[in-house]
Amino acid sequence: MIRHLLLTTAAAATLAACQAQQEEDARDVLNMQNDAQAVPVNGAAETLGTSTTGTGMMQSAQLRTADGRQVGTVSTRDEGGVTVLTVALQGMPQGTYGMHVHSVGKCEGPKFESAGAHWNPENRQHGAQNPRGPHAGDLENITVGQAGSGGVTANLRDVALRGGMTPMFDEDGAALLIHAKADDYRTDPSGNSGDRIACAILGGGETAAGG
Ligand SMILES: [Cu+2]
Repeated sequence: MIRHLLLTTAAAATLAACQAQQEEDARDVLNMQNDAQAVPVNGAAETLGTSTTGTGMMQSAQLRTADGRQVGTVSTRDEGGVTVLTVALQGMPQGTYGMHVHSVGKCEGPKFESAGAHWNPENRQHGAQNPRGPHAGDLENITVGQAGSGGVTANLRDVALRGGMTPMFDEDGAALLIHAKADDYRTDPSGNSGDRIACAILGGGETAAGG
C-alpha cells in the first residue's frame, strides 16, 4: 500500500499540468509516513523510522539542505533481492539534479563532505555511460517541475541492503545526496553534478533489526 502510493506520487510528479495535485500527493506521502511511524519531534534525527510491509522492511528518511530545510523523503525497501529506492522532492527550484547513494551515512553541512564518495564497492568509475562504470550508488537524475516537486523510483538489482559481502548499509551506513546540477552519467567521479545540496541518512533506525 505504501509502495503503491509512493509510485503514484512519482508518476504524478512528472505531470507539470497537475501542480496542485502533485503537492497534495507529496504531502499525503509525508503525512502517511508520519502517521505510520514514530517520528522524532526534535528534528535532529534524520531517520523517520521503519515499518514492515509486504516482503521487506521499509525505511524512510528526510532529505534536508545544509540549513536544515526538509526538501523531500527517501525510502528504501528490500524486495527479495531488488532494492526499491523511492525519492520524493518538494519545495525545490525547478530543474534536473544529480542523485547518488554515497558511502557514509553522515550528513554534515555545509557541503556534506561527511557522506564520502559514491557508494562503490566494486571500485568502478562513475556513470552508466562510462565504460568502466558505473558505481553501485549511481542513480538517474531527478527532475523537479514548476510546482517544486518531483519523484523517482529506482529498482536496484544485485544490491543488498544488509548481509553479503558488500551491503549498502555497512558499518558506516549510507546517504542519499542531491546535487546542484544534472549528472552527465560519464565524468568520474561524480558526473559533473556540482555541489551537494541535500542529504538523507539511509538505513538508520535499524537497531531493532539486529543487523
Ligand atoms: Cu553524489
